[in-house]
Amino acid sequence: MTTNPRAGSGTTLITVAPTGAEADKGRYPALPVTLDELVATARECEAAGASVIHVHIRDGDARPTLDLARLKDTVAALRESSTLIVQLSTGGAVTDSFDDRLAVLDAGPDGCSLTCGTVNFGDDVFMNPWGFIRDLYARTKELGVVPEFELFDLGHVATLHRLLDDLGEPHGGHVHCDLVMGVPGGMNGDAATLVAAVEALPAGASWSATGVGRTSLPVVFAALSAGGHLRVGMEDTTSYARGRPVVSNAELVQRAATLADLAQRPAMRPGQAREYLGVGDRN
Ligand code: KMH
Ligand code: ZN
Repeated sequence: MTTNPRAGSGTTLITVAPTGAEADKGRYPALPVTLDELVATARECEAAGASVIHVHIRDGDARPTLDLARLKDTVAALRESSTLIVQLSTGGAVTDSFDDRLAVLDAGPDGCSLTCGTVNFGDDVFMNPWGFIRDLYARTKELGVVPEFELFDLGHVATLHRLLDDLGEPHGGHVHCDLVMGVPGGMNGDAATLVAAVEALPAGASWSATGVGRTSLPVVFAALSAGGHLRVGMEDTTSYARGRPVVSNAELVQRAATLADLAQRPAMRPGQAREYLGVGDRN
């Protein structure tokens, strides 16, 4: 495998993705959907070892929304209550418009997700055509938002190369990717696929990996053994073990931090993560 000095650093960046756009609050009561629930989750997850929070928000009926005022309030509240890096989702829900997804950046987050291609998403399609990817990336550079490149499939890695060739390095100067594995329609969540994707990444890029559903643990172990970082949370996994629902996002972060400790790459703290990812200090 390609040697990657940043990914081989001595600590593990843990991102929590606590909510997502798909899980149903009625079915999963532990899902944080209100601002108070999200703030409490951020605090608990920071204490458990997270340094980045990947945020989707919900409306008063717990449905996914990209309402800009609500997003701004969320960024402010998370900054007040934690030192986590606040990464807003620009993926939203499969039903969100490109304009609304672009406007997410106006909420002023530290970072954002930026998916590098269209992918089948269960019975739906998560649309990310080239023109949108390019516009979104250009806007992150204008506004000084650090993107995390979300890669659901190997073809997305090719598009990431094209994007960097076309528009240059991201704000902050460092390329960080997240391999989102095990989505029905995307790449498999297993060690062989992870290694293939990591080998194709741009030189010098760091990466984390996320295993959706039952691929969560295999992907955690594969990522740790390959020198990568971790994303966990109820956006991706609602079962802690077979037949045992997740009780809180913090328990997923705690488990990731314990495994990172065992791998002798303990959890990176938020200040260190800011430097690592090229996210500036807060004003
Ligand atoms: N909810 C998915 C359709 C992202 O946050 O950038 C897209 C998603 C990716 O969750
Ligand atoms: Zn997301």
